[in-house]
Amino acid sequence: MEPYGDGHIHDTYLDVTPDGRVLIQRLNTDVFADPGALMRNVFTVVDHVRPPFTVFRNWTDRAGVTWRAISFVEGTRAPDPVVTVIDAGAVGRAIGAFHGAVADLDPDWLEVLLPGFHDPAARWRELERVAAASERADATEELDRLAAHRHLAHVPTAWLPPAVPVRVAHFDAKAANVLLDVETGAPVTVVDLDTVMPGSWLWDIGDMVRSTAATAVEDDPHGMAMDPEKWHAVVSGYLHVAGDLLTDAEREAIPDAGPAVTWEQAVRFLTDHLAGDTYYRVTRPGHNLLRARAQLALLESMEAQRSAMMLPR
Ligand code: GN1
Ligand code: MG
Repeated sequence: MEPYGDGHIHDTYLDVTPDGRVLIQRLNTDVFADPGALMRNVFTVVDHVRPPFTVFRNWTDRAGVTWRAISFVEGTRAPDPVVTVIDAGAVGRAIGAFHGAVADLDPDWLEVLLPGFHDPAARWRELERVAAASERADATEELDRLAAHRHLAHVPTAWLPPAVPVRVAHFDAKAANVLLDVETGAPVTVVDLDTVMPGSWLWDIGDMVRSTAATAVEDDPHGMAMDPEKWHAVVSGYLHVAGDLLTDAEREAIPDAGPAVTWEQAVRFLTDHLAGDTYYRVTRPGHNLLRARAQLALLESMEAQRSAMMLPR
């Protein structure tokens, strides 16, 4: 088995079996304390959406470690990073198609596995708490830069019913979780259903924008900026497929979604840096600080280009 991919939470390996290639995952039970509930949510969505992969039931080995297997989707690639405007449009269509597929699935069928998962105001309070207790003192500048955009924590408090409905949301709708056809570039599926939960689709739209309308990878602060052409491509692609499903309030909130989710993500990375890298897998010292800096650069670029984030007519 070879280590596979770039997930920050579970350990993923690729195995070759007589029936084809399979992803084997060691589940992170620090983050998902109840793997049974995690799998119930995943199967609720899989049974409804019928994606082009098979999820096999989880098992626990003699050491008490929980695993699961998922069939590998051949002939696809994850656009991470998104390099071209064409791929950006395809990512938007993929997320739009996922929303279309779950639009008639009752969100009450899903368990709230990670309460308060998307809650920027609570994430900020946690950052302040961790920063006050942290032995690391190398992030004062980043804390100040985040504080300068603190108003963004309050933007999503307006994302409430009835104007902004509670939906089945993916809650990790980044480009790295989209698969495109290697030959045609067309959207094939959205993967990584671990965080599917009841909530606003605006969190997904924000994560889609954060991960797609960027000029660098998630952990590269150098040259990181918002690319307005990719912003338009991904949002137009999304609206082309899912636009008719949205309420007016959801549609009008789209320009705010990218900055709000990017700010929240920067807060989460910086919190983990100051907490001593306990949540996200890191590949080197200071990795979470680099991730936070990259998200901050992206956020500041978004805020400087607000007028470029205008919805297509
Ligand atoms: C984590 O599992 P992975 O690497 O796709 C995280 C997301 C973050 C993302 C940032 C359960 O997702 O919330 O947005 O990293 N998942 C969890 O890349 O915390
Ligand atoms: Mg994930």
